[in-house]
Amino acid sequence: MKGSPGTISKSLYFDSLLLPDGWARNVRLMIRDGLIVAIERNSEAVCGDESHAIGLPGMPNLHSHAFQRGMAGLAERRGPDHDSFWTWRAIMYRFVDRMTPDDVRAIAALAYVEMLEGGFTRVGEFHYLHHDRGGTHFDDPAEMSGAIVAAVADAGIGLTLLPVLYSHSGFGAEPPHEGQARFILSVDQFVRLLEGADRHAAALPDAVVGIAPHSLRAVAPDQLSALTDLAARRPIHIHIAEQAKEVEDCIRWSGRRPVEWLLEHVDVNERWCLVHATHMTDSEATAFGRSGAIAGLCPITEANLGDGLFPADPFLAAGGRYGIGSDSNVLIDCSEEIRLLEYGQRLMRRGRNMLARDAGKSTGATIYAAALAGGGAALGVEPGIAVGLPADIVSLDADHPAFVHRHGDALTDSFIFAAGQRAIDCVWRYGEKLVERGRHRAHGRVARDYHAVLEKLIA
Ligand code: NGQ
Ligand code: ZN
Repeated sequence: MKGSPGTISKSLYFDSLLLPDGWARNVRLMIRDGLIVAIERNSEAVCGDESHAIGLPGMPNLHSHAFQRGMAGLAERRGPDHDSFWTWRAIMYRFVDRMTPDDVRAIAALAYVEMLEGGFTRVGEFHYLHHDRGGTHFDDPAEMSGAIVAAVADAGIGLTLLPVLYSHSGFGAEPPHEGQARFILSVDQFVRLLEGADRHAAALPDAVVGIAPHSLRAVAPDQLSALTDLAARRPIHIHIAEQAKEVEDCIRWSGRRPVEWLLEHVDVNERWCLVHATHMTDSEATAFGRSGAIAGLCPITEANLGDGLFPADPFLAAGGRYGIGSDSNVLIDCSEEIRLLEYGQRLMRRGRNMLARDAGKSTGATIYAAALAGGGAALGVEPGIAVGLPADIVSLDADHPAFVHRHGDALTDSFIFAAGQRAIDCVWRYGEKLVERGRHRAHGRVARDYHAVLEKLIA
């Protein structure tokens, strides 16, 4: 696919294209070696241009555990006692128990194909399944990271790999459970994992490798400070305050709530992404919002697991930034993450247009722009459609009835609230058209491979 240096390898033309300053009409994009090299506005299509009606920048998915895609729908049957996040987690641990690196590769490849079909062009893979069955270490400590990288290379999505340190089962450095044996590392072992992750990720054109202390439950304070030192300029992601029990345990351990503890003990800044942050007081939400860190919101998973609703109002009032993630991958759909994020706030506060903060602003366009900026920042890349950036673009089917007589931000609103994923036509990632008519070109092969692995795992 690569053109010789200096030649334009591809040119796309859009009647309407969402650029960093808003929707623009009649735009030509020139692409070379995966990157956008020129943008012409108010232009006419030229012979050789591939023409489309509506285009948006691809969305970063800032939080995924790809292997969990394989158990999607298998934890929806009522158990003997009160079903909760914790009973779901026990099912998840049993599911992960038998997976080989090749199983992980096949399941992740399908998840990434589905992400591209759903409008996501980069994934933040929060990766903690490091060891072989029973916790036996592989010769290559980053063997499983290699499986993730292979799945990414197959699907063609962008990768920010977030190798995870998971050491304990609870606050106060409680020893890990048996079900966690495949995750457990010391800080020294984590250093070697990180080197291996860097080595594997170097095979991809624009991968980023960050650092992820799993949670305040799984990482002790001295380990957390070792990791923040190690991170240098890398993105740092952590799960925080997802469950009420987690907040209670944290208070019992430290006298502080999780977000409060983190902000007091660590320099939480623009390089940080706090995933979930569901349970915050107004003052925690305000302090977090002011810190410049990103809130990693995963509305579908947070609803599925019964986590609770993010306190968006005080957070946004303090200037808080956020992005969206598909987390457990129980359903992979960018438009639905955005829709559910807004709908959760409407249901909680009994109003409409909650996340568009100013009068006259479009809800869909506001969330799309915020999640694009926040997701990019969390994943260590500049997002959007601009010269010098990868051509990561989603086109919509202009024949969908939801788009009749829609222009500008009404296109975004109609995509998010009235059409959804079915309106996605093509997706380009690093300049290559991977999805057409909503289907990834490798979908059939990747799905067959997935099918074989699931038959083996679930049998
Ligand atoms: C995870 N999931 O890392 O996959 C967790 C469960 C844990 C969510 N937090 C494992 N949604 O928390 O220990
Ligand atoms: Zn997670």
